Amino acid sequence: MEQNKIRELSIIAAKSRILGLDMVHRAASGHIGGSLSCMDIITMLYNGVMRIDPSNPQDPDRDRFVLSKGHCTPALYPVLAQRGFFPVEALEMFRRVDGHLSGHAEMKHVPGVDMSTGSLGQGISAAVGMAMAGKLNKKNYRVYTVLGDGEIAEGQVWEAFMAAAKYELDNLCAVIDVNGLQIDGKTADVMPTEPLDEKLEAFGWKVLKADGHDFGSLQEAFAEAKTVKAQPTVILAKTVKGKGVSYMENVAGWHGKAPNDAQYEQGKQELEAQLKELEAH
Ligand SMILES: Cc1ncc(C[n+]2csc(CCOP(=O)(O)OP(=O)(O)O)c2C)c(N)n1
Ligand SMILES: [Mg+2]
Repeated sequence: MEQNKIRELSIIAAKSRILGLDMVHRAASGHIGGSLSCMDIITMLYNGVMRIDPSNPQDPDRDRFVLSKGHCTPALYPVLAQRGFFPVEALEMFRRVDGHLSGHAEMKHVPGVDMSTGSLGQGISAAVGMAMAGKLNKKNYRVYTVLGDGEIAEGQVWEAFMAAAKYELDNLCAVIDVNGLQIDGKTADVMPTEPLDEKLEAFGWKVLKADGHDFGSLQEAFAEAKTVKAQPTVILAKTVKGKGVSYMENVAGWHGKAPNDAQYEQGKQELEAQLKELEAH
């Protein structure tokens, strides 16, 4: 990927991290850890992979995105806002009783959200349905979904994986955000899922691997996924939960907790320094 494009994507992601941290701090609740881990993946999708038009979010021919790990709206909403689906100022309504930006992804009130999610396991199932509908209706849109590595402990996920392979859904691309942590500990301790590559291959999927914080690596994987025929593709994206805020990185305790004022200030300073560094080069 060209350096200019990497810089552009990095700046969008850095700004989104700041906005996501602001949202969770202001609301005094929300899922920051997993949002920081999938931020680069979602930034890549909306700014270089998916065919979408923010001025026509319901375009029947648009590519679809399902945030199967639906708790990570502090990643999705800032990316959507910066892409132009709604004003960045609307992020102030996050998790407010009088607002429309709910804590979990909400398709009825948030422009650009294609599926309401939050109950883990259901998003991938909906994505399989959308991909199947695309095939039946002879549409050439693609469907993207991001799952958590803890989420795949849900049995429903594996039913969806089987169905996607059976129906040869090559218009479906799933990304698993492999950050190694779920709500209260290591995925390996709570419910081991490895070897994920072999399991998914055995389930009939094309398996690709990427560094989930490297835009070149992500773009390459998404480009390869577009060339796969007669089977769905999964990208195993290695990430760091809490990426970008030093005291949150790889700490399960930051799964769904808001920072206090001092922690917020420190996190914001760190993220702003990263943004400044990117903008300087
Ligand atoms: C069906 C269901 N069970 C439990 C939860 C509560 N829950 C929310 S997030 C989470 C952990 C998810 O871990 P992972 O998928 O690894 O997410 P990430 O690390 O990316 O935040 C759990 C158990 C839920 N949202 N849905
Ligand atoms: Mg996880």
